Amino acid sequence: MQKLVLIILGLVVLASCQKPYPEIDQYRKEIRINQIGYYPKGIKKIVLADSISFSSFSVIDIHNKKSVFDGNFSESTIWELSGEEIRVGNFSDFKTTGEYVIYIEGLGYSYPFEINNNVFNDALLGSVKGLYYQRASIPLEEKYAGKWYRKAGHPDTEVYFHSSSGKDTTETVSSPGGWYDAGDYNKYVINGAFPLGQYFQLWEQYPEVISDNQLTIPESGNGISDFLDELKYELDWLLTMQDKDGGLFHKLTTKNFEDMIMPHKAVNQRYIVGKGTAATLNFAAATAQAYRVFEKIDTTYAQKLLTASESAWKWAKENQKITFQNPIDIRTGEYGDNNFDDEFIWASAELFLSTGKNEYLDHFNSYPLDLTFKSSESWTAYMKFLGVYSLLNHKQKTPDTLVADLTKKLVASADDLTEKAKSGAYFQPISDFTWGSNSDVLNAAMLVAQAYRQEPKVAYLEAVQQMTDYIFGTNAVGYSFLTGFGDQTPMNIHHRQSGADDIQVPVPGLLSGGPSIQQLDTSNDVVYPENVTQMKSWVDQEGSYVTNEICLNWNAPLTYVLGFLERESN
Ligand code: 9MR
Repeated sequence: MQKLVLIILGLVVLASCQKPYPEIDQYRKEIRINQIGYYPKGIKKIVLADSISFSSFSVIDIHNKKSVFDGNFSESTIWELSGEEIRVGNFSDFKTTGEYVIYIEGLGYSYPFEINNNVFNDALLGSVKGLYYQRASIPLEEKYAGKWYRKAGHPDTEVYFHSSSGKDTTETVSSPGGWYDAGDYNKYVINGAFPLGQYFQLWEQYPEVISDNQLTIPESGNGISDFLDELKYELDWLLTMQDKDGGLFHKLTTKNFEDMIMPHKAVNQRYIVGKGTAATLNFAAATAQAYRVFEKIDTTYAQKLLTASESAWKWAKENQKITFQNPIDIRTGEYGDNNFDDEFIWASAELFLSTGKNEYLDHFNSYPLDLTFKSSESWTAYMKFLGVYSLLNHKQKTPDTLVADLTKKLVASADDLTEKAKSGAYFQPISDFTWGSNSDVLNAAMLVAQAYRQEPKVAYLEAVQQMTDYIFGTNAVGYSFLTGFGDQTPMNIHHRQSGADDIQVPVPGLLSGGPSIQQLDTSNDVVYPENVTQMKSWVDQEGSYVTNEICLNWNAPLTYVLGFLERESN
């Protein structure tokens, strides 16, 4: 009895000695963390920047304020690309689901995060819903758009041909619908088809990854996946951009960028501008791939896509080198490209898979294929990867020798990226940060994800998880770059609707471009910190179209990566 009293007394004394954790009244930016969270079995690392006197951390359960894991930081290292001295904390061994913060005694708390299966599901859906907000020509109704509802903009039913299109400039054409490309209201064929190709990769690899009724869009409830409904909105517009001879007009645009005003107020005349090989081949590729997706849903529509694709291909074969440059009176996005090999590679792969015709395979094989990932090539070259991903995803149709060769090259490229990511302070696979750098990180992640599908090595999966951590907050500026997802997210994206709508928070589900050392927008009232390093060269300022715009081909690889992780990480 005496013993028991002593034990109880001892416990009481011990409990009263344990200092309670302070109230969470502030989150410390120095603790760089994925603000959304981690998978129970996933890798879980954080970076402590410029506070290297701290050597340990705890994971605290938000609900009962108890420590559930204690860890030590790695030795500090200097990271030149961000100009920081950093330490890394690893709590991968902690696998219990819940809601947590990191606590560092003397410094404070990190942003809160979750450990959960399906931890990125909301962000996945949000990243697709972001496209709905980009829809041209229809009003966004409150029941779908919430507080971001707005009037219709840009009917695009009477668009004049610009002389660069080769058509009669007194004629108009109807080309409604589609998504606005980015912060601007123009519609570009290159950057419609390329992201569509990335989205279709997700669907073909993980069918039904998003089902009907998940996005609350006008088509919800029609029995077809909301994801496909949303993609079709863009596809239908692309079809209107094909000339009768099979070639694709390059873009539908005003002469200059509009002011930062709402869509319905942006009423300058729009034109069909240019016609060229790159737009035509990207269209041929995306529609050939879309044929396989829609074949199971609507055979008539699918056939229309394939016919359009083959006629585009034919035009491109007859017009192999028609480049595009902005005419003197047009100052909107150019999306110019002088090398069409990547486009031919992508289109021939998709057409081979959809038609089974060997002429396309022969064409594909006529290119020496280098799968080295070079960041910033983006919409000029990443499409060749899409062709490879498709061939590897349809092994039953692709000759064995080709599968073996492509796998070897893909795995080598993924190994390079995985190694590179390991030596990056923020686990990022790139070392130069230019316009749209977040999409470079995500396209690299997409490549590593394909390697994982061929050879499921944990290192690949972890690399993809860590590249996603980078996007959601484990980066040199400590922001989660997806609007509305995370605690510290961009508030002033370069996005005309978000800038003009009098709603404080921007349209959600849109990915900011990310750090760029180019700083080409200083004449647009953008101020960068002095002597800023590459990885910190990002500002949450509306004028910064170089670092803080949003864009279709940046959201697309994010959606792919989140869909991949949702299917592979649990
Ligand atoms: O993403 C494009 C980037 O790689 C180019 O350097 C830049 C300048 O040509 O254009 C970017 O794309 C923009 C397009 O031209 C117009 N809509 C907004 C796009 C994202 O900023």
